[in-house]
Amino acid sequence: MVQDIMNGTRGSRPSGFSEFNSKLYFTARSLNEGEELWSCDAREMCSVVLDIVVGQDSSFPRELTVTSSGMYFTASTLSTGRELWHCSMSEDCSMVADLNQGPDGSDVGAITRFNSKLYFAANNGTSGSQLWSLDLI
Ligand SMILES: [Ca+2]
Repeated sequence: MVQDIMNGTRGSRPSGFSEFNSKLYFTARSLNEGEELWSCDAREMCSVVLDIVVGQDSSFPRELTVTSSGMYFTASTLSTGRELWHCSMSEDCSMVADLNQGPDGSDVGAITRFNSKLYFAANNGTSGSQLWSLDLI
């Protein structure tokens, strides 16, 4: 076992493994941070990248998508709902845009890199789920 991320008998349910920036990125649950974004380096030293929803509540990161300009993923907060996030090569992570403004999420998903852009499905709250594109950051 690399690390007992969720101490005790409960599992951390690691999933969504992606190689980025010479590290292994994934989501996992821990007692103090909830389900958030984690990374392990080549020495198998693992830590939470960013506790997006601070404390035990979770941002449930999904769809980790590596590009030449960083890693994109979706995450959910109480004030924004599920939206698109980005981590730079220096592991500086932030929300890209609140596509469906306010607490309702855009249900952003199906993220794919194509031709120097990011393509995904999202609902801005007025158009239903549609195809979006974004220049890579
Ligand atoms: Ca948290």
